[in-house]
Amino acid sequence: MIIRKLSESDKAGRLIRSAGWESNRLILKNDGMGFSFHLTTIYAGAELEMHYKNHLESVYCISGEGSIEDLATGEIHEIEAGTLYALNEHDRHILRGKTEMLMACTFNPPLSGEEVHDETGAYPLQREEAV
Ligand code: 9YT
Repeated sequence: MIIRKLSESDKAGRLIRSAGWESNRLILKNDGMGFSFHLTTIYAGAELEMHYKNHLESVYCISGEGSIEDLATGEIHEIEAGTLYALNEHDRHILRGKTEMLMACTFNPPLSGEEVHDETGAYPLQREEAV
């Protein structure tokens, strides 16, 4: 059994900070669960264009308000506490934080932990997955 505490995330090297967001990566590839699990804060005013070509992701908003724009259709969906979005088609999107948002995120395949977005808004795959 794995037990992790958010309060120990920073000290344990699980807190990753990047432009517009920070993320506690609580479960990662080397935990052997088949997915990764993150608690991510999107900062107020952040505008993040992303395209997870190599991953499926679902995101549940715990608190805050914002929106997600589907870049394939131009549709904009409001996000508030209790909203989930799942990028089941590797959807290209822009996530906007109107206020600070706390999100619970899962990735399949799991992240290994060091990823930050590349220039295309994706996370690169680990070598053994990139076949
Ligand atoms: C909301 C969202 O896209 N989160 C992605 C996960 C987070 N940025 C991370 O841990 O890399």
